[in-house]
Formats: sequence, structure tokens, C-alpha cells
Amino acid sequence: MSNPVNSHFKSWSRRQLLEYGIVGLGMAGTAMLLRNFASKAMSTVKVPDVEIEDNSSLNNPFNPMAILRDFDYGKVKQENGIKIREFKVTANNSLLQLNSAISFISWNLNNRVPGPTFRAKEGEQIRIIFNNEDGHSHSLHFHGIHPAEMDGVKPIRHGKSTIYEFEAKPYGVHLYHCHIAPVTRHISKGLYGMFIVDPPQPRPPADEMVMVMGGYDINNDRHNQLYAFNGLPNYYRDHPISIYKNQLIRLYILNMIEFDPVATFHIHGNMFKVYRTGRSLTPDEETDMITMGTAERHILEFSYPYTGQYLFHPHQDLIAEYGCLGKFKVLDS
Ligand SMILES: [Cu+2]
Repeated sequence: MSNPVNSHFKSWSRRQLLEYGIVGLGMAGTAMLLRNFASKAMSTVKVPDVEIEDNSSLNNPFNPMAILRDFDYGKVKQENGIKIREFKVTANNSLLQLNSAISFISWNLNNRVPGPTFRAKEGEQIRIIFNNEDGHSHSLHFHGIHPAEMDGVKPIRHGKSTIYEFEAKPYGVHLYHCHIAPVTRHISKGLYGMFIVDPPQPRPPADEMVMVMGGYDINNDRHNQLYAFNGLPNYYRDHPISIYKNQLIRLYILNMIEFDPVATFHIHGNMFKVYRTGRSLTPDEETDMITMGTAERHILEFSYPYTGQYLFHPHQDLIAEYGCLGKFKVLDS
């Protein structure tokens, strides 16, 4: 793996370039901007080096540690003087090894559960090119504000494609999911993801991460037998998330658990500020426990003043015991 400064330099420079739509600039201009963004980023945010271990032993097509800090900014295009941020996403199915004993056929997007974390700025025109290579009909229904014809409730059959195009608004934490009946089944099989719309003035720099809570109904009894943050049960329990002491963490959290009416989220040894649905630049409350219905989502901000390992989990402890359990490993900065 690259060292933390290098990996961070890379992620911020790419993100900033795309975010400000300056992909078309000449080399000299681009290099200068890279330096400026990098020095700004490195002076304000530190992200520990992340070990992403090979998952091949478990035969899983994705790794929750890679999903954690992965934001899909798409590709910026100019069409007739209009800037369009274009995303590509493919529905398919793949076998997940949820633990040493249980495998599960997921229906997923871009070969991962949750699907990609799409990210745009408020007011941008976005285009999602959706291909369905799975055997069942699916769709992508986005939350947020958009015209009825872009609402994504019409089935797209196997082998077919469609385009969803609308303005990204309002700023906040949103989501998308398949909306084909029975929706419980299409969601719990894995067809969901986060959609972040950044405010026109960016939030302060932070170590940003995404956690999507999901449930798995292994035996089709309309109850979950396993749960997970970012796709695989207990992954962050067994591979704690390294963060730096006194570093602002911005956690985008989404509850996509079907069949259970609500899920809570709790972190140990700390409190967090809550920006409900990400719809404000000032926090709504400070707590250590937030309750979310299915599809409810928030931004949580916190920093740890002490080093060590801290659990996080829903406080319906049954859900935690069946896989929705993780740890932060707070390192000395
Ligand atoms: Cu579907």
C-alpha cells in the first residue's frame, strides 16, 4: 500500500478536480491545481493508511474497507454548454460468502453491496446510465427531488438499459434502490446505495466515510438472519477502522435494513453531532444514539480525544450480535 500522505493526496486531488469540473484544463494548470488542493488537504485532514486485504479466500467480489471511503464522482462532460456529471451502474448477481458457513446470492450494483456511493454537488445535472444484466427486472429509484418520469419505478428487463437524468437536489444524504415488487426482496438482496449531494459551499475538511446498514434474509422467511455494515457481517469487528485521534470524522450513515422497522446506531466512548438527512450545515443535536427507520440517513460528526479501540453498533443488540458490529481503532496523530 502507498503511505497515508500519498494515498490521501491522490484521493483529494481526484475528488477536487472532478468536483470543480476542471477535467479539461491543460497539463500546467492541472498540475498547479493539484499542488494547491494537496497542500490544503494535507494541512487539514489526515487519513491513516488502510490495509485492504485480499478477499479471495472468502470469494467475495468487494471489500468493505474499500467501500468505506470510496466516493463515485462519475465523469464530468460538457454537452451543448451544459455540464453533466455522468455515472454508470450495472445490476447483476453474485454469490457472497457472508461468513465461513453461509453464502448468499446477492442482487447487486457494480458487483458490490451496497452499490456505489454516488456524489454530486447541489444544482449539477446528473445522468445515471443503468444497465441490467441480472436475470430479474430491476430499476433505480432515487430519493431527492426530481420529475416523475425520472422516479425509477418502471421495470428495466434483463439485458436492457435506461438513463435517469435530473438535477441533484436538495443537498443532503440521499439514497437509491431498486423499486420493483416485492421491494423488500429486491432491497434485501442488495440493490441499494447512497447518493450524497454536497452543499454549494463545501463542508469543512474531514476524514469522510460511508456506512450502509443492511440485513440478509437467508431463508426467505421475511426476517433477517444476518446484518452488516457495508455488505459483510462483522467485517469491521474483525478489521477495525483506523482513524486518528482529534481528527474530525464525518460519517454518512444509512439504514437499509428491511423487515426490522427501525435500527439505531451507537458509538462507544464518545458523542456525535447529528445533521439530520444532511440537510443542514449546523448540527441538529448531539447524542450517542440515533434511531433510523428504513431509508433514514444522517451525517454524524465526531472526533476521538483518546486512543484505543471503540465499538460501534445498533443498540438493538440482537442486530449487533448477528453482524452489525464494528470497531474504530483510534491512533495517535
Ligand atoms: Cu430489483
